[in-house]
Amino acid sequence: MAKLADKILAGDRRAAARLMRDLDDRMPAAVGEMARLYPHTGKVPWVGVTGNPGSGKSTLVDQLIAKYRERGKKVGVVAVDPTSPFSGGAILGDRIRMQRHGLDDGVFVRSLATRGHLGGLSRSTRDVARVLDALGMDEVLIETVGVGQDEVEVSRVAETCVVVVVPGLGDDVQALKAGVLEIADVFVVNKADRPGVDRVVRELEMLVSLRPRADEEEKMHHGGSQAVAEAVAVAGAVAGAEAVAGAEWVPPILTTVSTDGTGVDALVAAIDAHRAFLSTSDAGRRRREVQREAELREVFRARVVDAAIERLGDAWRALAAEVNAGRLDPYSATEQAVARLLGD
Ligand SMILES: Nc1nc2c(ncn2[C@@H]2O[C@H](COP(=O)(O)OP(=O)(O)OP(=O)(O)O)[C@@H](O)[C@H]2O)c(=O)[nH]1
Ligand SMILES: [Mg+2]
Repeated sequence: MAKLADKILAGDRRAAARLMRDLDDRMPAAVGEMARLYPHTGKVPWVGVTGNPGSGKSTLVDQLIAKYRERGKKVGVVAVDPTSPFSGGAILGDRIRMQRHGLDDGVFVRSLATRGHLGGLSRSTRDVARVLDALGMDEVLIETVGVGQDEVEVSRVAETCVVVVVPGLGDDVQALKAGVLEIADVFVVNKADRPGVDRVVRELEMLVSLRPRADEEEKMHHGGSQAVAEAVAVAGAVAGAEAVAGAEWVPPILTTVSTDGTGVDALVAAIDAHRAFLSTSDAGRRRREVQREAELREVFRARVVDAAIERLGDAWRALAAEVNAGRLDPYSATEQAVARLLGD
């Protein structure tokens, strides 16, 4: 058992690629391999890079790879490609953009198509990132396009979320979904070689200044409980860290030209600064709690569905046949299945 996991922990890239395929194919054995890998992961803070299609995410990730390689770090990349129904297509596209690292043993790029991930996109993304982490990558970068719920999902997976914006689309910043603002730890205005950069930066500064403060948000979520605020303050004092318990991270707004690498050093520095903030503040602990619970739910959800269908056996097949014949709707079928499972 867990043969692949041991190889991966020893740095075997082919074993890592194999486990990623097994995860895609939902091979039952992959669960055991992941359980074996898990305790050896999590020391590397993962970085999410999200933004609109064509904003330059892959080009920026390519520059980050180069910077981290200069520092002697090994880099793993998960690229989530929404346009390709087949991961083969996604792999080809990202290979072209990241091809100068193609023969580098210190770089591992894996693409995922957004369709066909039954356990949910963020679960698949997290699984692949975890394999890369276990393989010994010093940095794990996750590229996702900011459409639908993807950007919200990446914040459940990555420690630091970089949101890429480009100038020249007129009402671009206003068009940013509220969710993006909530998850951005660092804003990057890419394609800064194009006109309209200053305007986008000013608009982002406005939006950032209008963000609700973290402690106000906390109060809102806890019904304005003074007791909670006091408890947080006490916890901070106990840890000898009153000053940082309520500390707030204000997302910096950087400009880059990904095609020539301008501004990428500052981005690396901003990512480092955000990590330092998380490691010394309460926010880091809170984020980890939310992420761990999200992960548990995702793994549980995927497993429970399979287990429940197996347990229902013929009853499931009968319900499915009724739905297929148009005699039963899926909602009522689900209610019946759940009642049967839970013995109501
Ligand atoms: N002028 C200019 N072009 C850029 C810059 N960064 C990226 N591009 C170009 O923008 C196009 C899209 O870049 P990608 O890196 O593929 O963008 P992406 O966000 O990964 O795209 P998807 O993954 O398809 O959503 C390419 O033609 C890049 O060469 C930049 O800073 N300036
Ligand atoms: Mg891309």
